[in-house]
Amino acid sequence: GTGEPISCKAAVAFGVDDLRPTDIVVAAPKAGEVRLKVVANALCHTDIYTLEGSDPEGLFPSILGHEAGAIVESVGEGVTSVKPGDKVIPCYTPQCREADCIFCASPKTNLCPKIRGTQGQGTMPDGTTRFKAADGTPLAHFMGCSTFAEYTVVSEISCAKISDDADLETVCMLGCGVATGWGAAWKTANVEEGASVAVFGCGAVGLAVIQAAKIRGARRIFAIDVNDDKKAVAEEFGATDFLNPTDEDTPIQQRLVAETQWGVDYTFDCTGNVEVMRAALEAAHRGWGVSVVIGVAAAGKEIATRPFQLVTGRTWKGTAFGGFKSRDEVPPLVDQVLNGELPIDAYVTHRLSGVENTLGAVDALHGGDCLRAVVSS
Ligand code: NAD
Ligand code: AHE
Ligand code: ZN
Repeated sequence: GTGEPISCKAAVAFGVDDLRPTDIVVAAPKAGEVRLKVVANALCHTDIYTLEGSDPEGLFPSILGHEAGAIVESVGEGVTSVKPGDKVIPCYTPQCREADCIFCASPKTNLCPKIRGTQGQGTMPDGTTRFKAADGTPLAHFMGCSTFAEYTVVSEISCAKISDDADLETVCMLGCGVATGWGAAWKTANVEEGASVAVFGCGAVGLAVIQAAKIRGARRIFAIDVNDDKKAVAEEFGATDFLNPTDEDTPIQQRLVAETQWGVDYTFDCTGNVEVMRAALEAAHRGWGVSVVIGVAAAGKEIATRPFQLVTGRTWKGTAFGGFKSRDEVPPLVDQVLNGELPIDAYVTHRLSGVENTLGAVDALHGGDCLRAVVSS
C-alpha cells in the first residue's frame, strides 16, 4: 500500500551498452515527490546517447528513460497538484512556478533550474535515490524521470497532469521527442507562413519540426538525411524537398543556398552531429536566418563556424524541450492531440511489451526504419 516500497521490474543501465532486465525496489515518495506507475515508454535517441556513454552527466548503474506516460500511484507529503489515479507525463524540464523563480516567471524560457543540480547528479532533490536493485545496489535517477521501470519516483514539479481520456501509449511521445520538435518550430524559431525551412535529421524530432512547420504554413520544407529511406516519411509529414548530403558534390549548405538564392529562413539540427550543426547555421538566410540546435552532441564536441556567418545576420540558437513550460503547456498539447488537431500516431513504428524488452526498443531505434518504439510496461 501507500508508503511501502514496491518491488518491480526495470531495465537497468549497469554500464556502457549494458542494459539488463533487473528486479528493483522503489521507495515511497518523500515530501514533494510522486510515485508513478509507468504505462508506456517511447525511447528517445538521448536515452541511447547516455547508454552509449556519450553524456558527460551519464551515471551507471542507473535507470534511464525520459519519454513516458504514467499514472500516479501515491504522493508524498505536501503534494497538491496531482493525486493517485491521475494520468501524467513526467517532464525532464520541470516547472516550479514559485514566485521567486525568475525562469518560471519569464516568458522567454522554460528552463526552471529548481532541481537541475540534483537531477544532473542522479538523485532526488534531497540528494538521495528512491531506487535500489533487489540485491541492494543503489541505482541513480536520470533526467528527473527514470521511466524504464514499472514504477518510478519524480518531483511533483516534473509532473504534467493530462486528460483522463489520453492514450498513454501514444501521448508518451509528448514527454520529449514530438513536443520538442513542435516547440522548436513554434516557439524557439517561431516559423511564419510562407517561410522556408530546412530540417537536418528525419527521426521523430526532425519529423515533428516538419509537421509543425507545415502547420504554420511554411512554403518550402527541405528534409535532409543520410538515410534515403527517410524521403517517403519526410514527405508524408510535409517536406517539399528531400536531400541526402552523401549524394552531393558540394557541401549541403552550398546546395541549400543555391536552391534558395540567399539561404533558408529557419534551419534545425536534429542529429546531434556538430558538423551538421555548422552546415545548418551556414545554410541559414543572409540577414535574418535562424538556426536552432536541437540535437545533443557527445561529450567533448564543440561547434565552429566563421564569425562572419553571424556578422552577416544569421542567429544561432538552441532549444530544450522545444521551449515548452512543461506543466502549463504539455496538457493543452495532449488536448489538441485528443481533438484531432495534432496527429501523432504515425510516429509509432514499433510496439513492444514489458519493460524487460526495452533493449528491443534500443535495437529498433538503431535500425533506421524506426521513429519511435513504444514499450508498454
Ligand atoms: P533519431 O536517431 O531517431 O534520428 C536522427 C536522424 O538523423 C536519423 O534519421 C539519422 O539517419 C539522421 N542523421 C544522422 N546523421 C546525419 C547527418 N550527418 N546528416 C543528416 N542526417 C543525419 O533521433 P531523435 O530521437 O529524432 O533525436 C534527434 C536528436 O535530438 C538527438 O541528438 C537527440 O538526442 C536530440 N534531442 C534533443 C532534445 C532537446 O530538447 N534539445 C529533445 C529530444 C531529442
Ligand atoms: N546532460 C548533457 C546534455 C544532454 C542534453 O542536452 N539534454 C537536453 C535534453 S535531450 C532530450 O532528449 C536538454 O534539454 N538539456 C537541458 C538540461 O538542462 O539538461 C550534458 O551535456 O551534460
Ligand atoms: Zn528525449
